Amino acid sequence: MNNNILVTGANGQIGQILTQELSKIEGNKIFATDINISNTCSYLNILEQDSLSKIIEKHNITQIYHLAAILSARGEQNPIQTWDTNMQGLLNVLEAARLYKLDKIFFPSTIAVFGTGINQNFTANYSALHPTTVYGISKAAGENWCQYYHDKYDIDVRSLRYPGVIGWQTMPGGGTTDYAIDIFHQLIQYGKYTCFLDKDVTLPMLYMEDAINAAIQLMDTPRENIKNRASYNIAGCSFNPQQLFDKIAHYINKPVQIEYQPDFRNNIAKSWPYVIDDSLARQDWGWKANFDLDKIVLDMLENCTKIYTHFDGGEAKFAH
Ligand code: AKB
Repeated sequence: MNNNILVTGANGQIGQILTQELSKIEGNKIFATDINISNTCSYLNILEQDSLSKIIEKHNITQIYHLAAILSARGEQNPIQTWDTNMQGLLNVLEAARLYKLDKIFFPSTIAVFGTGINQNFTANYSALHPTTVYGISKAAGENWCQYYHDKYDIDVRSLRYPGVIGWQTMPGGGTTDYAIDIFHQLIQYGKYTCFLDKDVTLPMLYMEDAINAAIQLMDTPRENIKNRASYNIAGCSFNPQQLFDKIAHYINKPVQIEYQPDFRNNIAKSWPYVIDDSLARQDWGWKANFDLDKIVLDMLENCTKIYTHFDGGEAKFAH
């Protein structure tokens, strides 16, 4: 079956890798878009419904992976713009799905939908959602809109809640979990890292490969198996900055140091789950992460080191 797939936010941390992986799958034709263009990515401002419609018509789009969004930390710098982008962007996509009778929509949600009143030690899928950031508020509302479009218009929209996503291929942009990528680049280059979270703030994390597989696996699951039309928790492993640092120090071949200067992101992180219960995703569509902390650290060290040695100590040439 031919899938003509539109990816929004295709120049972002996950978008770039997801676009590459989707284009490797036989039968897929990908149209990658972002507000920041590149050689492989065309311009689309997701707030412009007409532009979205033109792309859908011109490329006979059948599915949308809607990744365009402003993340937690950056979102706090400009709450209203974040609400507009995240919310109106999703509504434009859902409306397009309704008007053009698209086959499927993918909507990434986040652990930021959780806030006070949860069991942080093992946060269940259907826990109360009391987000503390505008990003979390917009994603929690987005989950409800996905459920609404599914129930009311029979739109096959599928969603999962990403924890912090760690990868060497791309840099994150404006998240609270970004430290878990920055730390590798700083320690490899300079042997030192100043962390913006406290040493003991535990968060759920996921390796990029698992994050991409999760999206593709969820979208490939037979429709009748998707019992949850709001969003699925997915888990990789959980650790705090000190545990990550200790693991890197164990595997890296030079002395390294860390210091802690927590900023506003520390409070955001403290309101999120420590560990996520992903049993619903396991049960409904067979979700399972492959990377634990050791595997993540070893793979990150190997690949990030290549970035710096390859370019002769110069600026790393990976995408932002
Ligand atoms: C962020 O830190 O904002 C994101 C997320 C957990 O959704 N990585």
